[in-house]
Amino acid sequence: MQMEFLLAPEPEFDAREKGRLMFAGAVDFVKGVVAMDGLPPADRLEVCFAGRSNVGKSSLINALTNRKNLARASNTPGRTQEINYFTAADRYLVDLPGYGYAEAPVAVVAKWQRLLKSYLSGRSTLRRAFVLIDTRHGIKAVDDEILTLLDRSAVTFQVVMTKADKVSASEREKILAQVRGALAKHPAAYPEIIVTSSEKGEGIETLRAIIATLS
Ligand SMILES: Nc1nc2c(ncn2[C@@H]2O[C@H](COP(=O)(O)OP(=O)(O)OP(=O)(O)O)[C@@H](O)[C@H]2O)c(=O)[nH]1
Ligand SMILES: [Mg+2]
Repeated sequence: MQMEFLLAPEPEFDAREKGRLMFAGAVDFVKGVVAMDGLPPADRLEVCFAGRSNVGKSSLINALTNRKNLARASNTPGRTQEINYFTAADRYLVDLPGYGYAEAPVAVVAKWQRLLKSYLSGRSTLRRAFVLIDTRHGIKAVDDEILTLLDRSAVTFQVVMTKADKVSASEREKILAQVRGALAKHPAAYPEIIVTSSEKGEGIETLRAIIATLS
């Protein structure tokens, strides 16, 4: 059967409320991790935010948690250089360094990328990887490489489109069609896409509800 990759529906009342409560409560920074042996104990459900450098990972975490500067967001690509752990209720939220960033020194990039790949393929409690895709650009070759890694590691991933406020409705549909085509080749893809804007709040309640109702 051909997957359609529809947009995630508006959450039901209970799920929305669960999401709201989870993110209205305390969200704390736990630690920044630079090597696999620094990961916190794998003792609770975990979701992560992966994506190209500058796609809006840290901004999305700030929007979800309704905090301006919990995760460090920046115009400078390569801002997040560690695996940053946050707790929200009984789960971990994980902000990852971006991939596909060419400007940092080669050795530094190689080190983050190794860590990122080890993390994505080797974290037993990782329940879902949210892979962020810029609504202006769609899925690029560097994204596809990460999606293939997730397929091989049998980690379910869900695409979150970011910066939706920056494109017209017709541009959005065009990019969504490209994304759907690319996802059809990935067995680990969750069959629903979430469209978000951290700036305008679009999709944020939906994503909160999805995270809060994972079990
Ligand atoms: N208009 C708009 N800008 C956004 C949105 N999300 C993020 N940005 C901007 O995009 C830039 C990068 O955002 P970050 O959240 O730092 O991106 P990141 O993916 O964490 O980047 P790295 O940590 O460097 O990989 C910042 O200037 C943000 O303000 C959005 O929804 N709308
Ligand atoms: Mg970041």
